[in-house]
Amino acid sequence: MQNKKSLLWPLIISLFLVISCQSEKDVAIASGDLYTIFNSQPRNIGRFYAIYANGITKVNISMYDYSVNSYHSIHLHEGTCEEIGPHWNQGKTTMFCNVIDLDDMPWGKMMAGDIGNIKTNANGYGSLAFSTSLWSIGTNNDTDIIGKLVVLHSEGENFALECDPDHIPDHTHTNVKIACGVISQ
Ligand SMILES: [Cu+2]
Repeated sequence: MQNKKSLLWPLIISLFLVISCQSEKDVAIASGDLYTIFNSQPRNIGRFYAIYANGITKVNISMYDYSVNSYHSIHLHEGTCEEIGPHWNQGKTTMFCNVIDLDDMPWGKMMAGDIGNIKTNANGYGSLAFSTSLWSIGTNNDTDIIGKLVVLHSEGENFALECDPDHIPDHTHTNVKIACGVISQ
C-alpha cells in the first residue's frame, strides 16, 4: 500500500507541471509606455497593457498628466516613434468596418489598428479597456501587435462616421500626434 502511494505522487506532480506549463505557454503579455513626442524632454503620459489568451486580446490603455476633460484618439501605427508610419492594418488594404469581432459584432473602425478615443477626467486621468479577437501577441502572424506603435493624438475622432458607407474620405487628417510607445513582450 505504502509503495503504491509513493508511486502515485510523482505522477500527480508531473501531471500538474505539464498542465501548468501548457497554460503558461498559451498566455502572452505585451506592454508599452507612451512618451510625448513634441518636446525635447519626453514625458511619460500613458501606458498600454494587453494579455492574449485563447485567441482573445484584452487591452487596457491609460493616460495621465497631459490634459483635463478632453478626448484623444488612439491608433496602432507602423514604423518607429522617431518616424511614425501609417495606421497598422495587419498589412492589408481592406477595411475592417464590417469584419466580425467578438460576440458577432463588427470591429466598426476602418483599420485593424484604429482603437478609439480616451477621455481624460478633471484630474487628467483617462482609460480605455476592450477585448478583441482581431489581434494577437507573439504569434508572428499578421495579427501580432508586437513591435507596433501606440500613438495618441491631440483630438478625438468619429470612427463610426469613417465607416459610414455614405462617407466620402476626401479630406486629410491633421490630428496631431502627441505621444508614442512601442509594444513589446
Ligand atoms: Cu494615429
